[in-house]
Amino acid sequence: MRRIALFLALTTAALAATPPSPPAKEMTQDERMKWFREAKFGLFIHWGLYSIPAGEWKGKPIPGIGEWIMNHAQIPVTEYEQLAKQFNPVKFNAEQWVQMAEDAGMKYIVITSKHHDGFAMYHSLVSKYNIYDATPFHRDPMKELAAACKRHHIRFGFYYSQAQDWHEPNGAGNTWDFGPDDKKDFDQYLRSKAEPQVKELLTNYGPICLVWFDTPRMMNVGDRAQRFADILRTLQPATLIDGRLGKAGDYRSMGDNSIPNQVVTGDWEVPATLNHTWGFKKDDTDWKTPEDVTFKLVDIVSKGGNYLLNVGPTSEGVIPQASQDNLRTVGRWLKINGEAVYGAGPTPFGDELGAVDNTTHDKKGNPGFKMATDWRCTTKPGKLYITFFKWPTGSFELNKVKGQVVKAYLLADPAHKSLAMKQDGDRVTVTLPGTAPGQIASVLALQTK
Ligand code: FHN
Repeated sequence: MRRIALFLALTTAALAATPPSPPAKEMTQDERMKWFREAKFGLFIHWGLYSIPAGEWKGKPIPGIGEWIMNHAQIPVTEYEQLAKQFNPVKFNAEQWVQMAEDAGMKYIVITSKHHDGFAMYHSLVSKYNIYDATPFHRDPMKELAAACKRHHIRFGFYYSQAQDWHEPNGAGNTWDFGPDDKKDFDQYLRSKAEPQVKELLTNYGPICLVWFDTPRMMNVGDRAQRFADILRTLQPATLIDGRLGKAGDYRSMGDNSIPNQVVTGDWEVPATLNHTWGFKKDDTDWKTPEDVTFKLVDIVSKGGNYLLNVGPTSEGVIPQASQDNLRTVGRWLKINGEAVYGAGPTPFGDELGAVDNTTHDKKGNPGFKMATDWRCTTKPGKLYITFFKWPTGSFELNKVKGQVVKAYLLADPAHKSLAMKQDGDRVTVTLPGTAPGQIASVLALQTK
């Protein structure tokens, strides 16, 4: 009895002497979202084995997005996995990729750590089907990218296909090798591959700004989605969860390339392509122009969202030159006009976005929307930024302005010289130079009291 008492006393004393391990940081949602609200523009990278066939299988072009080639051509696992033996992206240079993102004015990078084909683009101890163990490349590009992002102060995040895994008999999606999904032991796949891989990603690559889950098939059953959320919150409480886990994430993910017509409240992001595919496809050279990308960026910010814009590197590890040129042009525009984008809030107006058009209808029969594209407005406390995509002749009149405008100037003018203006109630008229001062678009800043 006395011995037990002594043991308990000693143990209690030892416990008291050990400082308690710090509690997992309790973050408010606003704290967690702070960087995302500031960043506004991110680089999405879809890179995997699918960049080798690049849209063509056995001499035939395969229609559809490049990273879906295994599915669209119904390639058996035993054939598709042979691609790993050829994957040797010797031109991959993490420093150059991250430098490009920085030049483009992008503040975060999200890269496919595992897409639906099931191939891990990092050194996974959970499955040998990964770039380090199964390819002659024998490097972990995610480690190199994480380090480069750290050097460049760019946030680093992972795309992870949690439900679809066409390599695994119990993963969702591969019906041509493994039969219908509803006959599979999906939880066996989740527990033995997806969950442990997400743990690896949150343990071995430093701070991860977000995990971009996708296509949440069969994820709304039981606690499947919650199990992933718990892994994230336990290992890295600050990591954001996108809108496609299978339960509400930290922000909403809009549909691919789907920009809403109006302001949307809350945090959200539009994932988008620069051409018509995510993974590299050699035949898809239909690139958006830098003008279009700049418009879409400002349009999205003026409606309250973030723009996550994709590049699809080749199997050699090169980001297509056209994508690089395009993004760097946008970056040069942002160098001058970024104040109107980073950390900016949505328009207080709305009429400039366009109007419902009853003469046209969408696929569901709803009235269409005629988008207006002359200008967009973004905001910060005490500031209105009007980005003109069509330069007005002579002057610009803005209605429904709240408060008093004390100064009007152009962001392209380094001296921020005041422009002549007058205010009549809530109507402000600014006299503008005869020609636009900037390339692509010019921003008029209005300082309010
Ligand atoms: O099926 C994927 C697709 O391959 C791509 O990754 C996009 C990116 O948003 N997400 C899915 C389709 O919405």
